[in-house]
Formats: sequence, C-alpha cells, structure tokens
Amino acid sequence: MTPRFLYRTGHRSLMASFFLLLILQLATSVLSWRPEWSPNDQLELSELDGRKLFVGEEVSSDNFKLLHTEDDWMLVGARNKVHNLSMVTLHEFSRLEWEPRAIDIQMCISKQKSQDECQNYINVLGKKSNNELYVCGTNAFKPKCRVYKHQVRNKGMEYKHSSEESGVGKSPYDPQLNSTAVYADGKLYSATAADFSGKDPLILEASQMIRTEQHDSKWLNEPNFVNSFNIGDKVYFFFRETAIENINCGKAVFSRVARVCKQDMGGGKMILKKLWTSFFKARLNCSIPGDFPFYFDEIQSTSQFGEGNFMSTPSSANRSSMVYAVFNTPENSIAGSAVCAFRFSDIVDVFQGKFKGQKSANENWLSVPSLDTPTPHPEECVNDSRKVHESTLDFIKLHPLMDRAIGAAGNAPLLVRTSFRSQFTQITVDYQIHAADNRYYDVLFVGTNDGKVIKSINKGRGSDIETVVIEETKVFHNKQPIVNMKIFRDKGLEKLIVISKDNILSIPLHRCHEKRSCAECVALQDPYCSWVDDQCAASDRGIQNIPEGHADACGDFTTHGKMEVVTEKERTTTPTIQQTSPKTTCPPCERCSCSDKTLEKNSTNDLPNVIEPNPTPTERKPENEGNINDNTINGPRYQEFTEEITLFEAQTLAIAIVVSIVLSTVAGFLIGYKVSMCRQENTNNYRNSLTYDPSLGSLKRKQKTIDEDHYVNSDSPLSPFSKNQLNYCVNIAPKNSKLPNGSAEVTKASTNNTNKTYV
Ligand SMILES: *[C@@H]1O[C@H](CO)[C@@H](O)[C@H](O)[C@H]1NC(C)=O
Ligand SMILES: *[C@@H]1O[C@H](CO)[C@@H](O)[C@H](O)[C@H]1NC(C)=O
Ligand SMILES: *[C@@H]1O[C@H](CO)[C@@H](O)[C@H](O)[C@H]1NC(C)=O
Ligand SMILES: *[C@@H]1O[C@H](CO)[C@@H](O)[C@H](O)[C@H]1NC(C)=O
Ligand SMILES: *[C@@H]1O[C@H](CO)[C@@H](O)[C@H](O)[C@H]1NC(C)=O
Ligand SMILES: CC(=O)N[C@H]1CO[C@H](CO)[C@@H](O)[C@@H]1O
Repeated sequence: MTPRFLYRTGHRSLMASFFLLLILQLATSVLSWRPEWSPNDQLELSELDGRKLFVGEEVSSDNFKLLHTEDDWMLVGARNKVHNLSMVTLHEFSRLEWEPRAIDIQMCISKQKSQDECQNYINVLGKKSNNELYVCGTNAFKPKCRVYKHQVRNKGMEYKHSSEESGVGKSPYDPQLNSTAVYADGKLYSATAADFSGKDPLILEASQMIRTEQHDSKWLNEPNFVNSFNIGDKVYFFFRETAIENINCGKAVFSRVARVCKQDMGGGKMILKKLWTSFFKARLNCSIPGDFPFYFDEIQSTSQFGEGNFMSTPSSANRSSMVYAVFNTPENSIAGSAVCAFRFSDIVDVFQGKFKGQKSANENWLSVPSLDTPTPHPEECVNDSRKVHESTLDFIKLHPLMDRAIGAAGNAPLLVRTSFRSQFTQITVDYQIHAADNRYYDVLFVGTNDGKVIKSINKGRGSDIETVVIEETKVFHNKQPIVNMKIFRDKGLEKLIVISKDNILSIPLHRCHEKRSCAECVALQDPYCSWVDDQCAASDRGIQNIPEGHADACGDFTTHGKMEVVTEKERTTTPTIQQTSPKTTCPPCERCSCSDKTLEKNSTNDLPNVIEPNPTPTERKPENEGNINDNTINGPRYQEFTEEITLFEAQTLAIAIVVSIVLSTVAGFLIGYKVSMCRQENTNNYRNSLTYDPSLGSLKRKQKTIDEDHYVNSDSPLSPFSKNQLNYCVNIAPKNSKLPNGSAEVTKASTNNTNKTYV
C-alpha cells in the first residue's frame, strides 16, 4: 500500500529510489561471477526426504574415508576407528577401534605435530579371502598395519587383531597426504609416501616390497594419488604430479594414470632390483579443444570403472569399460573444474604405443622412435621379470612415461564450471540408465568442495557433447567438501551416499515424484523419471523426451483455460522484476563479461525449468488439490504475485518507459566503461583463445578472449594461457629431427622466449 501512496505524492523520491536500486542491481549483475549453466532444478537438504545421517565423533574431526562396500554394508575409516555401517539406514552395525599407544602419541607431539594429527587415521583396508581384514592407519605418524578377525561374541560383534606390522609405504604418516591403496589377489598395492616428511613417494607391492625407483623425478615427482584399480593382470593408479616433461617450459602439474603388472617381481641381478619392471605412466588429457586447448590438469578423483558410454545410446550393446574423472585448473589460474570420461581401451592403447624420452638431461622430452624401443613391447606383463634382458631393463628405467596422452572420450569435457565459489571434488557414475525415451544414459553425480552434488548427463547423441545439469543439491551445510560418494541400490532401494570428512548422509537418486505436471516432469530431463499413470515417477516407460525437455504428448495433461490466464499475467509481471538482464545483452561489448548475459538468455530458452524463482504455482494448483502441504507452501507466494500485479498495473507503462531510459543510460555507461577496460587489458597474445559455451554445454570456438580478463594474469607462468603456449612449444618441437644439435637449439629457444610458437 505504501508504494501506491508514494506514486501519488512523491514521484521524485520514488524515482530516486528506483534509480538507486537499478544501479545497484545492474552493478552487481555485471560484476558478480555468474555460473555458466543453471541446473534444471535446485534444492537444499531441508527439501529432501528420506535422508539419513551418520555424524561419528561430535568433538573431533573423523576424517572419514570410504574403504570397502559389500552387500548392504560399508566400512568407513575414521579417527582411531573403522565403522561398519548399514548402507540402508546408515546406522552402525559394529566398529573396530584402534588407538595409538600413548608413547607413540608423545613421540609424535614432540615432533611438532598437533594432538589431532597424532591419532590413528585408518586409510587402508583389504578384505582377505578368509574374511580377515588387513587394516593400516597413520598411527600417530608411525604407520602400522594389522590383521583383524571379526567374531560374534556374547551378543555383540567383536574385532580382534592377530598380528601387527610396520605400515611404512602402505599408509602415509600424515593423514592429510593424498594416498590410495588396493587389495588385489591377497596382496596390497599402495601409492603413498614412505617417510615422515612425505618426500619419498612410492607405489609399493607390500608382500615382496617391490616399489618405484626412490627419489627419481622421472618416475614420480611430488605426486598426489587419487585412486587405484585392480584390472586384469595389472593395477592402475590415478594421480597428478609435477610434469617432468614440461620442466623446460616451467613448472606445471599434469594428471596421470600409471600401471604395474601384478606378477612383477622386480629386475634381475643389478638393474631394477626390487623395483617395478612394469611401471609406466601416461598423461590424461582433459581439455577444451582448439588451436590452444584449455587444459584442466589437476585430477581430483575418479569414479569406479563401469560399462558405459559418454553419450546416450540406443542400444545396450553400445558400451565399453569407462572411467570418469574430475579435474581442476591450478590454484593460481582461472578457477575451473571439469569432468572427462576415458575409455579403458584408449588407456591400454596409449600404453602399447611409443614412449617419451630425453636424449640427455637438458633436452626436451620427445617421442622415442619405434626402432629404439625393445621388443617385445615392455608394456606386456611377463611371467618372470627377473629374466628380462638387461638392455630392456635399462630402457624401462629411463622411460617410464608414454609418448601420447590419453584423450578424453568425445575429445572434450562433459561438464565444466568456472567459478571461484566452488570446485568439483568427487564423482560417481550410475552407468547406462535406461530412460523412458528408450535410450541409455550415464548419469554423473559430481560432488563439490562446498557440499553440493550436481547431477548431470550428456544428452548428445553423436560426437557433440550437450550437457544437461539436471539438479544441484546442497547436501552439506557449512560448505563441507565432499570426499566420497557411492551409489547404493538394493531391493528396490536407490540412494546416493555422500561422505564429507565429518558426516555421512544419503540422499535419493531422483525426486521424480515432486514434479506435479507432465511438463515439469519432462523439463527436468532426468533419465530416471517419466510421466506415467498421471504422475512423475521413477520409471523407464511413459512420456519422456530428454533431448528436448518437453513433449507434445504432455499437452493433454496440462492446458486448461483458467491456468493460461494466470500464466499470462505472471509473464507480464516477471519481466518488470528481472528486466535488467535481457536488456544488457549489449552486442558491442562482445569481449567483456556482458557476453555472459547472452549465454544466460540462451540457457533459459533451452531449459524451460530454469531460474524460475517461483516454480509456477499456477500450474501445480489444480492438480494437487488434495495435498495440503503443497498448498501452504505455494499459497503465500501466489498472493505476493497477485498483489504486485494490482500494484503495478496502473502506472506500469509510464514507469517502464522511465526505467528503460534510465537503464539504457546506466547500461551504456557501464558498457562503455567495460569496453575501455577490456581494451586496456587485452593483450594480443590470447585473442585466439577458446571459449566454452556453457548454455548448451557444447563447445564453440570463438575468435575472442575468455571474458574474465581481469582474472587472468598473462604473465604468470602457470596461467593456463601462457602454459598452453608452453605446452605447445614442447609438443611441437621437432619430433623427427635427426640432428642432435638442431633439437638442442630448439630447446634453448623455447626456454628463452616463451612467447614464441613454432607453427
Ligand atoms: C558388517 O556388518 C554386517 C551386518 O551385521 C555384517 O554382515 C558384516 O559381516 C560386517 N562386516 C564386517 C567386515 O565386519
Ligand atoms: C590433497 O588433495 C587435496 C584436494 O585435491 C588438496 O587440497 C590437498 O592440498 C592435498 N594434500 C596434500 C598434502 O598435498
Ligand atoms: C588433448 O586433447 C585435445 C582435444 O582432443 C587436443 O587438441 C590436444 O592436442 C591434446 N593434447 C595433448 C597433449 O595430447
Ligand atoms: C553401436 O553399436 C553398433 C554395433 O554394436 C555399432 O555398429 C554402432 O556404430 C554403435 N553406435 C555408436 C553410436 O557407438
Ligand atoms: C606364463 O605362465 C603361464 C602359466 O603359468 C603360461 O601359460 C604361459 O605360457 C607363460 N608365458 C610365457 C611367456 O612363458
Ligand atoms: C551461442 C548460441 O547458441 N546462441 C543462440 C542463442 O539463441 C538464439 C535464438 O534464441 C540463437 O539464434 C543463437 O544462435
């Protein structure tokens, strides 16, 4: 009522306040960092039904780590404990307790470690064939391993340990260190650091103590291990490390997958004695393609391997073994995260290919000609590695790195986010979900470092990737990073178990039933859901159209005369509230952050259910009259709307005109200002870089710069732009140059002048 009074008496003060408001809104929308895609649905924990919680210790950090899952239970390593939890209810079946001895804690504290660090964080667990558990922990910076038996004793379960041994090289000393281990065929394969300070990284087979070469940066160079897998006759390790092959062009971290043969016994008499003769690694290439690909170089985690396909497929035959991984950009560059998929066959292919090598210590790493590679190819696992010829062992010792990088399936990321607010930390994949549109989709669940889970698919049917972000769920409050995720499916139950350092929670895989109309149901583009029997349900039959997000068949269920009238009214009012964004698409300002706006506009076109502050109460109302809860939620919102309608109706036109004049003035000023800023800051050298068009999730090459110019420090050696050029200088260096002098000169040139590109 007050505003209406103001209209009549004081137009000036009203206009002034409008003016201020608009400037504020414009300024914030121009300056704020906008997400480049919007999920079809956004929700918070409080909205989720059927969730369960396990909190562990209340007072101290648990440092949860998912170690093993089987049937309906899982083993979670924690501070001085292993919890055996039900995956259905998250209640604790039993627990194993293992505290460090007081004297070990004292020793640890005397070495300047904190009370919290000087606990036993359990991080390795293998289930032996006789159901005994092999368990290792940091044990107050004095790693130890034990064998535990699990017994039923008067009413409760009990764990008893039968033996204890050193855990050096199996568990890290430091609970913060990123390490991984896999128990395969009765042997433990671990990737961690074998000393107090974390300076001696290794990959170890613990029964014969076969390890990687110590302090050899060619083998492992400041690695952060992420995951490990037992596949066939080999064990695979995923990690990131400082790239030795790039060192001439500046320090950079690359992502890798390495593999060793399970039956490796180390070399013969002298060379590679007690060391792997089958350790080879390759770079993982997760990048946005282009003349200067934009790399996401730092792997954070991987999913499990599964039979899948990065694109949707019409047949259950079109799948192969895959793994998905989450990558970040370096901390001191543009903040970005991406998800890439890798085919197992592509990984194997690269390991069967050429090696990278260095003619001498200061030269570039180049492809080793096949003629210089021993036969049979050293990649093959042999029955007795001690009998391998010495010259082959010499070659293996000097050439742990494969020449080619493993390309991502589809040659591009499946999901990208550039944001300072959050980055991806974890991923799990529900492989090949059969949707009601009769296609199969790999559904990705991506965890972030601010406690959210993003659910996404690639709806693309061919080689083009078309990302759909189905929903973004805030799972943990207070921004706890997600450290593990696991899909649990049993006896009709389906859920996603989400683990942070201090909490374990389960959420539904889908929330189809919350959509009340066919249109909403289809607009969600969720392969789990479809409109069947007059409701949105988890089903693979019924009405669904994932590529389009709307289905003509829905028409019969939604359109009613009365509703359309209200929808019309709503349409006329919402623009007066959000009118700033469509108007500031500012074509002259292509290079500045204004281009975000065009993107956003497109994304709203494509995804009908996006950025609607009020989820169209009008559509729902007639359909769920019986649902009291829903009406109470929607009621007040609906009323607000109608009030605004009457309030603005009288003077809408006049005000709209005034407002648009003011707006265009302000916008014009800001755009001009931005353009001038852009001109100043854009230097010539990244004019040809590539931008990602997130509205569609597809990749577009544009002859303009990435618009976040003020966040890029082109001088920084680690900024992605300069780095890409540096990579380029290495990769392009003459591969077949037979003159050693020639290649030495190129090396020099490339180190001296980083701006040169050899094209
Ligand atoms: C965990 O608890 C379940 C249910 O009681 C039990 O069947 C399973 O053997 C337990 N696992 C371990 C390793 O203790
Ligand atoms: C382990 O990985 C996390 C996430 O990638 C990182 O923030 C942390 O610094 C790493 N820890 C160490 C000791 O490098
Ligand atoms: C990585 O993949 C992209 C896209 O396929 C390609 O353009 C680029 O050359 C690759 N980089 C390396 C180092 O293989
Ligand atoms: C699907 O598989 C069939 C044979 O199984 C193959 O011919 C076809 O090319 C595959 N399609 C795709 C898109 O992978
Ligand atoms: C390795 O051993 C397996 C059985 O132990 C045998 O079948 C195979 O022929 C052996 N391979 C070689 C190259 O000796
Ligand atoms: C980049 C992009 O896809 N732009 C599209 C935005 O939407 C308009 C129509 O709404 C298309 O013409 C553009 O190609």
